[in-house]
Amino acid sequence: MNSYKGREYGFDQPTLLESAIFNVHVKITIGLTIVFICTLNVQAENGHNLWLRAKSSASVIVVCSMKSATTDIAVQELKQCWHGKKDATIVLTVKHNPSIKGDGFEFGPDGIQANTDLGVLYGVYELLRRQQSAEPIEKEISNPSYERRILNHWDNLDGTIERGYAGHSIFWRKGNDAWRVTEKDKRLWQEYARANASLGINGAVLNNVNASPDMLNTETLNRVKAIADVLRPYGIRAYLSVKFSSPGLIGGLKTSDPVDPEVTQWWKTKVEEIAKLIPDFGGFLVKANSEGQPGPQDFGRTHAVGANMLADLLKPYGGIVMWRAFVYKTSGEDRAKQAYDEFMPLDGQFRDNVIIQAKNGPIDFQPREPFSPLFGALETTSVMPELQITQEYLGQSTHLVFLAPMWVEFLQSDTYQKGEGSTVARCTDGSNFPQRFTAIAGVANIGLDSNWCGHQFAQANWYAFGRLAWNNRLTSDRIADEWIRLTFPRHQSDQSKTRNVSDWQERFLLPVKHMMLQSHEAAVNYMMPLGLHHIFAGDHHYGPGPWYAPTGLRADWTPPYYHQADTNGIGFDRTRTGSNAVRQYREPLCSQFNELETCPEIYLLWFHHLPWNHKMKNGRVLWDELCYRYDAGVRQVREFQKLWNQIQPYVDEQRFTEVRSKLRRQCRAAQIWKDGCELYFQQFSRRPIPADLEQPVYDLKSLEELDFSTIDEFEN
Ligand code: GCW
Repeated sequence: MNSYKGREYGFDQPTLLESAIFNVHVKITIGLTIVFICTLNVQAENGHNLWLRAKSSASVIVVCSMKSATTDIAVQELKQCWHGKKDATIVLTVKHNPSIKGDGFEFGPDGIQANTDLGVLYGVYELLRRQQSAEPIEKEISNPSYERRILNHWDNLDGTIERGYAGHSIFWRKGNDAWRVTEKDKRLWQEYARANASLGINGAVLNNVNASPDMLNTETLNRVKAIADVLRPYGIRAYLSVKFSSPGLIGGLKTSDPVDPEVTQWWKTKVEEIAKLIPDFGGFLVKANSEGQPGPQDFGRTHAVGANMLADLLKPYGGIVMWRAFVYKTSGEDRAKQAYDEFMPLDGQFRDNVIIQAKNGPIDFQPREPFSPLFGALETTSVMPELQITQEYLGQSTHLVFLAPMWVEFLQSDTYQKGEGSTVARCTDGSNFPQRFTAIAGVANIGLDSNWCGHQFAQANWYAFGRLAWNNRLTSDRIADEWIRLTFPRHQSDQSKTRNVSDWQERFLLPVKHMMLQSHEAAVNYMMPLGLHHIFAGDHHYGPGPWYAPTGLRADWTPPYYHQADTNGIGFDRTRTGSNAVRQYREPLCSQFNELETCPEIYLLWFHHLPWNHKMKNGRVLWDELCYRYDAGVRQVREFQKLWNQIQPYVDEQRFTEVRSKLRRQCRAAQIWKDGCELYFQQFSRRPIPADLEQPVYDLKSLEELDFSTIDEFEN
């Protein structure tokens, strides 16, 4: 019997054995299909694709005037993601135009022109973004605000990440295959590079600022080379954090004194080795004489001497030194003043390829800080902002907090460096005074988690950093709008497929955007309203701990140092009669912060120690206002929960469920913050929590007994 023929025509009955084999076969096929579909689903919905989800809906003809690895990517992106007119022709031209700066580009409906192939690639991403987010495409030039737009990874060589909340490092791991570069590694690095390039990010510091000297060992450098090779076509340069005492620690030298000829020679050889492996190496990032890290002061030299030594060696290769200004000691002096006091006397002493990298605020990435007075103060030294994308102090990867509003507030703060309108943005992007290099850095929130950032909405912070680094005048609204449209595209996430555009905008886009735009203020409210800062428990910086002050711990690592609460009042007196930190700001800001009548209430307790019955602008007394703010914060998160439930029909199941469960945890944490802070401060204010507000549900003692590194257990 020819069973094949028979089965083909359906005449013969199969034998029992054939039947059994057939059944198994069918089951395996169905099984595999399900697995395949599930995998597809997981891949489609776990967030791994970030804001880069578009698949071409039409064909496009691309004409390109130049061929390079970078333009190849540009052409491929256009073909894969084209959402414009079918069979349109797009011309990509690399040709000098003096109105185009650096990697900027001119783009329009017919094509893109740039000075460099990288500019063309950026133009392609802009064009595609506009197509996908339904924005107008007219002839326009787009120039970057900063020349160097850099992610700082606080990744350790053993794969852990300091203040990382999204799994282990994508670059480093420990174990037997720590140094083996696998295809999987390269694929991931390429995806990472593509995501960055789509925003215009053009640099990555690959390791923690608390740097291991082993970073400069040859086997580590070989891996850096492998990473740099993958990043290069996407225009991303590799940079490294270095430990200042490396010559002593791994070079076998007796000292790491920057003026010692042997030390200089050691660094010179290292820089040469690196430049040979990575010809476009970006340079070094250095945390020196800060939180126990070694630095030039250990040898009686200044920051300038240390930075210049490295800068001179990097100069022939076009490298720069990003020298951090995050310095403070237990000197008895207000911590908020120390970076300014240490760096201002050195203004003008740094080489032109050194940039002072200062955190946005004078203390340390708090939920809200006034801008660091170093911005708008340094005049003959280049200065660059450091923002923290990873949410060390903002709920880590549990809380939904969109950081663009905080960064925009910072970038748009007026320093009055050259009169009114001298925003931080203008003082750092070369508009106010010329800088040989301009740059901005963001501490990355990226790890091996399938969604890269731990929280689906934390991706928006990576996105926002990149967009602001390219254009420091963008609004938070615009950034959120773009991100939502790209990350939750209507056609992909609207399960019913029947809803029209305006329905989608009204019931999905606008509420989600509203939630994002409110989220930072909400977190400030339930954690540290009215200028309070650094009142976290322990070192993990997640839960509340205004009471946290273990005996023997240095005072400036304990919250009472910052909130100064006592029966007389609360807040840090930084006025002229207090620590006089206000002096570091230019007039009229200095007086504005100093005087109670003019000090913005968002910074009130940052600059003033006030009695509990101080009258606020709205007529409430300070204590009541504090309670109202805490209460408002909790209520805001509850609103986010409701809002998220209502958008369920518009989002895929996996991302919907993940965000819902994180919002639940955020609600519980907000409640803990509110109760803990209200009850603790109430011991000093000796006033009732206003009767129309929700009363605490936890008691102080039980909260005080937790160190909140176990907050997960507490919440569950
Ligand atoms: O905010 C603090 C962090 C440290 C970090 C330090 C810094 C890398 O708690 O983990 O160390 O700032 O920025 O150097």
